[in-house]
Amino acid sequence: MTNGEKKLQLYSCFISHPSFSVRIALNLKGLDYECKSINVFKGEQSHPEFLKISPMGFVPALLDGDMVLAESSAIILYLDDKYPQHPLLPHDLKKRAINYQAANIISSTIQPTLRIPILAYIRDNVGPDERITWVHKHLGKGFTALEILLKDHAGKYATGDEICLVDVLLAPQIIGTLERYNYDISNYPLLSRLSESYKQVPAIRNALPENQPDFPKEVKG
Ligand SMILES: N[C@@H](CCC(=O)N[C@@H](CS)C(=O)NCC(=O)O)C(=O)O
Repeated sequence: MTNGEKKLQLYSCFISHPSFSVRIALNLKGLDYECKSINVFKGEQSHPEFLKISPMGFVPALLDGDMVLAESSAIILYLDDKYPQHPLLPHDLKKRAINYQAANIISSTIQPTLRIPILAYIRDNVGPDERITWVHKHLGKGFTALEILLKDHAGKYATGDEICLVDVLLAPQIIGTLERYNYDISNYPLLSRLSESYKQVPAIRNALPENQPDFPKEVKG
């Protein structure tokens, strides 16, 4: 499905968790989009033309007709408002509030500590071991909080049997954590179970970094 006019355009980087989340939301809603690759390792996010689209120089960013939007949470909520198929916010007020809380833990607390320039700075100016310590400390604090918060709300997914906002943000954080950060989530039974459920969902599988057109061929093998 398209937006009826021009195809949606998503500025995305294969490895970026916030881009991954927006790809999941687009897929869940069955929205066709063109992927415009921004390679954050090559500094393409700082190009003046891209800064007109995303003033912070971050991916993802979305173009929908004359709507230009950056910040993954804003994009996901915009998509949810505009395209009602597969709603991402539960009707139940309590579940909806838990979605907001967990979504904020992920996007405002965990994700910013793992941004590529921050990790590169720690590796280059403090040391590679400290980079690992930093990542594990922040993942541990966030995952512990999520495990406690979600345990009374989870069903097949984080807040019930439907995939909601929190799942869209959580899946990128917990799939592939071992490969990317050498961080084992088996100490978190709920998050481990959710990670396995997410891997079965086509909208999430299709949004995986390795299934993106900009995934480097030399890694794909
Ligand atoms: N709060 C932003 C964060 C986005 C973000 O951190 N994007 C990273 C890639 S994961 C990025 O573009 N980094 C480029 C840079 O920091 O220069 C969002 O949720 O969209």
